[in-house]
Amino acid sequence: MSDCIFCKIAAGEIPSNKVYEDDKIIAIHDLNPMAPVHVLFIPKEHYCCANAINEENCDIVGHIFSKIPKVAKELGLENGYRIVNNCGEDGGQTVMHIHFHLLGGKKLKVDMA
Ligand code: IU
Repeated sequence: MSDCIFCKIAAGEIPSNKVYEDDKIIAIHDLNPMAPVHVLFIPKEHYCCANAINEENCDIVGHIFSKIPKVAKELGLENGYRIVNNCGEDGGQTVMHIHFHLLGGKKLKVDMA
């Protein structure tokens, strides 16, 4: 999508602080970190949100989750971490290109709502 900032970041049109990249995804440090480590895993293909995931395209979610442990280890998250996906307005999603937050580097508070 031409006006999507995460599409532009994934395409390298906007610079980012990259921690991982392959042909399907990019992982970048969040510009406004909510924890000592806050990385976003972003598919290069545009999906608006979790509602766009279906049986045909759900491999991308598995691909992202398969890369998270390696990146988490490289960033020193030996003691655990949290993965978050916000979906839609009530879910707190602000960028309408699906992404997964990797948060860690401290004992995170449990706040589900
Ligand atoms: P959300 O789940 O859609 O609320 O998360 C969007 C995140 O993207 C949020 O943590 C922002 O700080 C982050 N972000 C970014 O890292 N770089 C950007 O250019 C923009 C948002 I726009």
